[in-house]
Amino acid sequence: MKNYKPKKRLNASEYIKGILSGDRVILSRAITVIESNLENDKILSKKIIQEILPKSGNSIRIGITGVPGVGKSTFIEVFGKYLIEQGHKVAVLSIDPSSQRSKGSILGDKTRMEELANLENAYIRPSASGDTLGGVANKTGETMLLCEAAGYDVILIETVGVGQSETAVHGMTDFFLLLMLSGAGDELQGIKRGIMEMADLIVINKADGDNVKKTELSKREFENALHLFPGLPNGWTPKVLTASALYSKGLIDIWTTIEEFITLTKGNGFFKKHRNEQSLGILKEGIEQGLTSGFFRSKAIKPLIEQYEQQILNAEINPYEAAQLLLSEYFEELKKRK
Ligand SMILES: Nc1nc2c(ncn2[C@@H]2O[C@H](COP(=O)(O)OP(=O)(O)OP(=O)(O)O)[C@@H](O)[C@H]2O)c(=O)[nH]1
Ligand SMILES: [Mg+2]
Repeated sequence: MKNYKPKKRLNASEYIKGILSGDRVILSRAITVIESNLENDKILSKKIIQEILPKSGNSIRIGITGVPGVGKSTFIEVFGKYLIEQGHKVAVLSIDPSSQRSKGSILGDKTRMEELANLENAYIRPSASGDTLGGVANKTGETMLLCEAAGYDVILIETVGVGQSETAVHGMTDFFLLLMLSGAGDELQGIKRGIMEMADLIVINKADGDNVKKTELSKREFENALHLFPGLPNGWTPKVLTASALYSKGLIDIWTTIEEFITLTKGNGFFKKHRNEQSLGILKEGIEQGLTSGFFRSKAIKPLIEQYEQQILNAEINPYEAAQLLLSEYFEELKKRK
């Protein structure tokens, strides 16, 4: 916390008014409050979110992922511009749990998304930093609510990599788009099967120049691969499309597909059902995270954990019982604190 000088804060109603009127400067400052770990900011951030919550939710939330170099930034730049031409307001957020990496991609994206960033109806916010993926994801989720309240009706959430961050993005979006490259072969470019299964749409990027033929071939391979997956309860059949982000090709088909998905799932109730499930999931996760971190941070419990660990290793107590005893101790400790 050295060298950290908090900027002067506004009061909650000033943030709220600014956000609701679509003021991008105030929106950015409010997001900074959301991302802050200072106690006063946490209180302020709760107030802001509480007030804007009824005005949030009115957007299409799209998760975008793919291996480094697949063209996510290039794609988001041209797709965002296309959507704005169609009259939408587009916010671009990201979840990037590794701070080392986010530095690189923020720098890169500043130049790559320059044109999009300069448009009045675009808002780009580089990822929050944080120690845990859960923490970073929560902040992105709350940032999304603020953007919706500010009138952004398409939210693009990018994630870098091929790991757990996809699950986090999937947990807060309506539609999941996976960018791929042609010539994947069987190894599927290090994309895990679980991530393929999450995709509502696979877009094979870089379908340009010498690559066009290979892309068509890959398209069929991916379609075959998707057919092996069980059908989705929402009635949607995941699609495969090709695109060239570099030459802005394939964007219309991608948006049409997303609109078809939204029409279908809003019609059969799965859109709302999915969001409700996500909200309850966030509640559960929040409780789990809170309990776990409270437990492990407890000074009274720490020595007990070590003691029980030793006893388990000495076969003096069984680990199931030890867990129960530790929890009981923890709840007793909480009562004493009151
Ligand atoms: N030929 C061709 N090149 C592309 C296309 N899209 C992106 N590229 C190039 O591929 C490289 C990587 O693109 P990025 O948009 O930075 O990829 P990214 O997925 O954001 O990469 P990370 O941020 O590192 O994860 C750049 O040199 C782009 O110019 C495309 O459609 N066709
Ligand atoms: Mg990028």
